Formats: sequence, structure tokens, C-alpha cells
Amino acid sequence: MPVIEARPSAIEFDPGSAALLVIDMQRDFLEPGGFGAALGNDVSLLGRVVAPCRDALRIARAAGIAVLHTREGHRPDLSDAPRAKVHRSPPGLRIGDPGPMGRILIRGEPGHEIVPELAPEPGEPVIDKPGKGAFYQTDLELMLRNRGIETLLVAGVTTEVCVHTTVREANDRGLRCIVLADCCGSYFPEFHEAALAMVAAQGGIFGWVSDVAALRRAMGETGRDTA
Ligand code: C5J
Repeated sequence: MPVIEARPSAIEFDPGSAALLVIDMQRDFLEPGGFGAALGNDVSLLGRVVAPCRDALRIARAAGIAVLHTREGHRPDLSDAPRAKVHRSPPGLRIGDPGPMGRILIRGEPGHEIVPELAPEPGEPVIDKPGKGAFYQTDLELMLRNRGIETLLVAGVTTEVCVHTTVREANDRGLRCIVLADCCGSYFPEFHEAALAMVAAQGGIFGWVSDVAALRRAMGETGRDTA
């Protein structure tokens, strides 16, 4: 079985019961004019995550590791959007308001789409979630149980919000989470580092922290990625 180098310790995992979960790599978070920008963030900070994520996707697909994607967003009528969440941004920049990529954080709009470089392949489930955690009000847990998934390789944005919430939820459901550090990003680099440190602290209280190069080595690949 492959062993991946990680913090706080290397970990063995079975690719047949592992899944790569790519969280919220949407235009709304990565491009100007979307939800991330509406909250006052510098979205250019997330762009560096795309290439490592593409590499992780390529490795997982080649190794037969299941791949799942999530998207954060809401129904066009906002019936699943808590008022407290909608009202957190100023009028004109709220969830549902029109923007350069369509209505902000609304399913079906261009901004809600996953960035083209990381587009899901046919057969890869895309889980639409109304909250930060990927297990909240979704059928993700059922899908993972039905596929016999025990280990999650976790990538996406943002590290301390949707990635962290999801890792905490997964940990409580008995899943082993290996967070791929360079495949995760934040508008706040110091939060990214702190969030990863929290995962691996106390002997790995929520999981393990690794990176895409270690995944590549674990799967027996040598040399640099060409993606
Ligand atoms: C945020 C996310 N940061 N996907 N969402 O609002 O992390």
C-alpha cells in the first residue's frame, strides 16, 4: 500500500478506498467580481493553487482514486441562503446580487462554475453545498459510504473556511483526512498556515498535512509534473 509523507507522521492509504475532494475551486472565489471579491478579498492570492490542484487531479485520476468536487452556492430564489449570510456583505455586493460573472454565489451562474482548468470529468460527482462544510445539507456522506471511502485527500479553498470546516466534519465521521497544503489556499496566508498547523497538531487531531509532491511520490511517480 502507498505511504504518503505527511505531518505529523507518514500515513499508509489504500487508493481503492481513498478519494480526492476538491473544495470550491469556483470562479466566485478565484476571479474578480465574485463572492470572494465582494467580501473585500484579494482574489489573486488563490490563483497559485490551481496548478497544484490540476496536478493532484491528474495523479488521482491516473491512480484510480475517486475524485469529487464541491461548489458553495445557493438556489436562485435564495430559499437556502440564511439571511445572516446574505446580509454580511453591503447591498449591491450580496449573495444573489448581479455581478460581472452573473448573480453572486448563485447556482447556474458563470461565477458558480469550477474554474476551467479543474473542470470535473464525466462521472466525477459535483456536490452543491449551501454552507461551508461539504457534509452540511448534502449527500456527500452517503456517496462516500456507498463507495467505501475511508481516506480523503483534501484540496481547495479557502483553507481556514470551507476546507477546515469540511475536514472537521469528515474527522467526526471517522474519515482520515490528508490535507494537501499546496493545493489549498487562503486570502490570508497566515490563516492558511495556522489552519494547517491546527490539523496536524496534537498528533494529528483532525488529520494529516502533506502536499502534491508527496502524493506523486506515494503513487510511484518520479520527476516533475508537466500539467
Ligand atoms: C468562503 C469557502 N471562504 N469556500 N468559502 O466563504 O471557503
